[in-house]
Amino acid sequence: MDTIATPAAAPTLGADQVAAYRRDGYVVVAGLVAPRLVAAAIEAISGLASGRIPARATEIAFEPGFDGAKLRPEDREAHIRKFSRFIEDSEALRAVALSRRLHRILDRIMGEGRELLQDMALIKPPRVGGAKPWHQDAAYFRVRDPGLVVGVWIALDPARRENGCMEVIPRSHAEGPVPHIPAEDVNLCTIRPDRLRPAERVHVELEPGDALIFHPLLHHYTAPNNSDLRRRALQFHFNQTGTVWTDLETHRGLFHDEHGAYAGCTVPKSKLAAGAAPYWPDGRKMPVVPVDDWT
Ligand SMILES: O=C(O)CCC(=O)C(=O)O
Repeated sequence: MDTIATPAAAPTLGADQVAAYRRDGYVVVAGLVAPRLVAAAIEAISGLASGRIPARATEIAFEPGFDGAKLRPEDREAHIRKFSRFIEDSEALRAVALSRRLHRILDRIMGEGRELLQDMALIKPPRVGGAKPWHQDAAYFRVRDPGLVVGVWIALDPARRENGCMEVIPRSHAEGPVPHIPAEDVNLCTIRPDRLRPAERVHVELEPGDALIFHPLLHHYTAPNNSDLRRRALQFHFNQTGTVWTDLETHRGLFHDEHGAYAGCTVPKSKLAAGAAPYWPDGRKMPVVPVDDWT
């Protein structure tokens, strides 16, 4: 008798996994993005880096010490720290952010109705990519209720200990907002060491197309990439429709030290005294309309 090949089932989130997300602050979904779309996303990133795809809306940040204007187009990707706001520039990257299977999963965690808050590609190039210090993403978002935001980190290359996979502290989200130490480069803002339990870290090693879905109060970190292995990833944040964006004062109500001083990551250290403009003023507020999956 002939056997009929059935297509690989789209991953969904069972009640146990929803409960795991609430308990641990994260859940892994294997095979969220199909290999063809992973390949197209990698192609898009390389195209945006070299200029083959025009970076009209995309912002590109190089690793500290490198100047993109001085690098040959073909050498740029190996020195890029991150891309952001790219979804207008690439159909493939937009297809990942808005994929129906991703949003069916997020419906289970967040309920229906959400906006794209942030789209990023985190490149961590071999031998060059630096660490992202321990932090809570909500320290970067001036929202009144961080619980209305969810992060999604999708591996495009195998993510391993040696190339800087995500490291998380299970259940740390349950501690609520903790004080961060502001830095001049807001990307280096970090949780105050006395509020961190690094011995409890879990390395989240992923295959291309796998996703880590995580709470915005989860303590997480990525190590420098001291290997020869690439470690490209996409990261999206979504907020529930109706999420209220606030000001520095309200954010200070969440992220502050024992003396009441602001201890979030929305302002570079030297500008704190002046109550300066936020790093991320007010989410993208782009309503999510899911698109068909690439299989
Ligand atoms: O992918 C990385 O290296 C770090 C991602 C991250 O934690 C962030 O950008 O908030």
